[in-house]
Amino acid sequence: MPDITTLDSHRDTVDESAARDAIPGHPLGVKPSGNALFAAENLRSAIGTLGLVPDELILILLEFLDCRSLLQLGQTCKAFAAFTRTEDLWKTLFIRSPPAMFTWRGTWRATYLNLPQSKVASLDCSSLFSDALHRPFYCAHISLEPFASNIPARNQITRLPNLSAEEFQEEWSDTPFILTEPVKEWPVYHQWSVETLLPKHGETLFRAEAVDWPFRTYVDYMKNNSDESPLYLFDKEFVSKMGLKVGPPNEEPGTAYWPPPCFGEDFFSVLGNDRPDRQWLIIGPKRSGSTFHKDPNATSAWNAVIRGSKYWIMFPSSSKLPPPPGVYVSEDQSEVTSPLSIAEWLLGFHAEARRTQGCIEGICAEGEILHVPSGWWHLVVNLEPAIALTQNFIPRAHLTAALDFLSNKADQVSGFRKDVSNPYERFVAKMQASHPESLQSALDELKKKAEGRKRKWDEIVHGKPDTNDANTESGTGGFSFGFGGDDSDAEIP
Ligand SMILES: O=C(O)CCC(=O)C(=O)O
Ligand SMILES: [Fe+2]
Repeated sequence: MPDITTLDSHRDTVDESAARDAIPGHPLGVKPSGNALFAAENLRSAIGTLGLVPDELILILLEFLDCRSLLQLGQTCKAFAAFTRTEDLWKTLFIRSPPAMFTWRGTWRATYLNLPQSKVASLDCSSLFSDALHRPFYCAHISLEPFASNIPARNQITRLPNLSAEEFQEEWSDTPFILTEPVKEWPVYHQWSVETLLPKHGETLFRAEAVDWPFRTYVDYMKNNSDESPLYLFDKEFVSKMGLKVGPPNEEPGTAYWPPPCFGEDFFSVLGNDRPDRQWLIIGPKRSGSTFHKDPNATSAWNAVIRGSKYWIMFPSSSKLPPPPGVYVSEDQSEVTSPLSIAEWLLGFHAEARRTQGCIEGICAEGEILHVPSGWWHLVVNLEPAIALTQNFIPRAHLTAALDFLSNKADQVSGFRKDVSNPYERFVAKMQASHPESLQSALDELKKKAEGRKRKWDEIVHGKPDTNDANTESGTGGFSFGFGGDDSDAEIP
């Protein structure tokens, strides 16, 4: 009898069934919970009173144990052996107290315990039935291809060879697109791969989430891990760490890369060294990626794939649109809860997202660059081991959005050095000195937006003024949603 892989089969979709084809067996033999129904034996019966507690809660309780206690508990029975091998427990222990020197050994547990794989005891837990233990393994092995293929024509991200700065500003600043030409001119496109970077930067420390690892160690990790959400190298100091020169080749001899001219001026550059973080080197294995988010400070971004390829799924945002399926946002939008890993989101929400209006999808291949407009939601997953560069910027078309964010969402502003106080005032002062006209028109636009918000607030509180407007449903006092065409009801004070 085949394993029952999931109980909620009503959610099954074409994507889901194709994605789970050819998933190997769990290394300990653990099976999904549904299989317990017809099983003659169940290893869980050995865990005593804790049998009353759901698996998810057992895993939470185990988070309170240190290494010694986990090892001791793991020796009491096969079920606890399986529970205490949960990789997330060992990843947390590792990150909490990273060993000074270590060798990556394929799993967080083996690495933390410094156990060669040959010394890791094998265990037969084929009579243990647990979704909580099986799910991370299952998610780490689903095929990504079904999600990244058969993209409906209406969802396809536009692909273009290149754009001029005028075309970008006039027509494309609000639209995701992929350019196929500019990156192919960059020296790094011709020079960089994991192998070519190793000799020079093997010992260079790069940031990967909560850890700083020598590149060589990270490459060992990339090549040999089974994490559901692989550790992602995301380093903002790479230019200085790697001694790179950045800028157009006619201005910067020996340059490594340069922002494609079509994106035009980046207004955050008026802040000089006081600007917020703007550029990152991104390296990760297949399946690594970024869960749904919007980029910081209402900036736009470009993301250039040097090696590998990335699947992108994106949604526009406005006060009238809900967040993407499976994403939950607090009322002031300051907190985004995307409780699911990328794989879980793909399994649970991709099909619905694909049908949702506004959904845009595409694959950014090696040597291509993708534009993320200010405010757009995006989820990104590497379809192959990938090296990418990304840069955030404020184009002319989104200066108002950035000013709005810096002034009205001051608590959500991020990426500035701690000693840079009052980013909004600083930015306005620098813009006043260098681009007074652009600033003035953006501030005028912002003022109009604020007046629109106030008018709508007054309409809600005091009712609409009596008008003969055919759109007015009930004359005065009527409460109505869906005001005018603009987005100025974004934040009613
Ligand atoms: O390449 C990726 O994972 C996407 C990165 C991204 O969205 C970001 O840097 O904001
Ligand atoms: Fe992003």
